[in-house]
Amino acid sequence: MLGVVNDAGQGAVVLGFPWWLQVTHFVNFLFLGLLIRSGWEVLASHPRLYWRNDCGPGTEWLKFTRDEVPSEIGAFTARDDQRSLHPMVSLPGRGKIGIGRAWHGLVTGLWILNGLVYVVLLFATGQWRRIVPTSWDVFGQAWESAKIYATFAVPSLEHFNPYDGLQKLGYFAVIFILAPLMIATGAAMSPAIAGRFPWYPRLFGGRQAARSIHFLGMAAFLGFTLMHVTLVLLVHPEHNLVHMMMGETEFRRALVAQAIIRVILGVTVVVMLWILASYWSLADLRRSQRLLYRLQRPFKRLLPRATRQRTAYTEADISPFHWVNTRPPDANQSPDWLALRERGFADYRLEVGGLVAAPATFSVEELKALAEQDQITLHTCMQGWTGIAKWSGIPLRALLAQVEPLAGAEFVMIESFGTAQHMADGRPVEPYYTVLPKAVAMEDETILAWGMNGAPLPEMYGAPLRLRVESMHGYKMVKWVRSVSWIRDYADVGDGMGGTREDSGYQDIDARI
Ligand SMILES: Nc1nc2c(c(=O)[nH]1)N[C@H]1C(S)=C(S)[C@@H](COP(=O)(O)O)O[C@H]1N2
Ligand SMILES: [Mo]
Repeated sequence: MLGVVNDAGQGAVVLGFPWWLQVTHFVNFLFLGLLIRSGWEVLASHPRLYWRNDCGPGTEWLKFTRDEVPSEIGAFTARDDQRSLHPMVSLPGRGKIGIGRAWHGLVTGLWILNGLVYVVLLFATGQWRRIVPTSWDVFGQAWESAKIYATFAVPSLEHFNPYDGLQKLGYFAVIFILAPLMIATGAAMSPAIAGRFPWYPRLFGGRQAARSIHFLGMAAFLGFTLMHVTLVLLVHPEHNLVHMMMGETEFRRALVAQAIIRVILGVTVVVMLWILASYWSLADLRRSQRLLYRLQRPFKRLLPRATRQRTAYTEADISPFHWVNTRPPDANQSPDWLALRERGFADYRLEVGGLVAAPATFSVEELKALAEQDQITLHTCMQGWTGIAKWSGIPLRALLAQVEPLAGAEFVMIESFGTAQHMADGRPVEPYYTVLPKAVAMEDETILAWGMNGAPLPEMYGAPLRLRVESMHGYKMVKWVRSVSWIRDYADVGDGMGGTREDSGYQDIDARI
């Protein structure tokens, strides 16, 4: 164990900079860059920030686009709003949000692990004394330092070395306030978490407020890093570098050059890894998708199952504006749907089949006679927007109870008359579909909806029938539903990834974060 820290800050020199401190710092620097760059990828797909859950036109407090959103529903879709960034800027770049989200999810887990190792070692070794203020005097000391910096002067070495009050407060705030806040607001954006614990995003003022705070936290991380690096390099740099990079407790001039080389090498390696991550990801999108999402399975296993939104929202919460993703099918995409629409969907029959003893079809009236459930829920699109609406429909499990599945039926596939507005990989549009694992299909708040906000489901939102899966992102919620089928495995259908967004947009079939 290390000695007592005295008031002159000598103790910090005695504490030194052990190798684990250097390693966790380096890894943190690498991960923060990956998180920020993949976060920009996500932000670019809906470049607007709000405080309110409904994301109405003109309610942004900040936007990174000149486009104005008309209030006419469907005139400008969430797809129309997507922006693409250069691979040098975002991870991976080129509007590949599926891979951006894959990186963000995976690195979040690794970054938290690295942070835990750091904090545990901090307290196990006595290093915590350096950054955890133990007396209120720290505020007075910080004020003294601030006054010195304000005159663009440099505090004397013994005053500064190694951590003055201002630095102590800064580090403490970043490690014990900002980092946990980022984790907490990040979690508030997951539909699985916000769906299971609807009170949780409210702690931050709602789901969009959590997203805005998450963005401001990113800006604070950037600002802090900039200040941190500036201070290291401007205020007694030779001492700082030798202590930090060489793990030396005593300052020796002979080590300065070596320390500088280490810094340059370290920063170069990290920046190269950031950019390499982009080009590696883009080189084979399917491989990146499979690998990055497989690696985060252990973290996803910790997520809550099922949702409890029905009891959490009221009519008063319903959004006056609700974004739309993709417009109804046209004559090229589905003459069938247009013909049905012609007669007000009077001839519509939902097909239920696949691996079942006897396939069946149902009119919407027949479905209504089977079971009806209302739910007011928060829709979360992985692009970033949300909206609250009341949905009326039949629980999917009540429908599935009408047919007898054959042995080996493990997944439920829902197919659409419609397509995606465009395919993220540029191929010609295909009929939209999604696959749900049995457990998700059977959740309380998984329904096939024919009503929205007390009226028949509008065409723009999926008439005559659309899927609602409240524990998952919007891309699972097929609009203009044609059929429901039991299947053996999602590997057997489409490109084998579990849905249209998974096949061509490189998203994960497990759409809970
Ligand atoms: N047929 C079809 N259904 C679809 C899509 C689509 O492109 N085609 N987009 C999905 C996505 S990504 C989202 S976020 C929701 C949006 O639902 P909304 O337009 O009713 O708000 O629809 C989902 N269902
Ligand atoms: Mo979406």
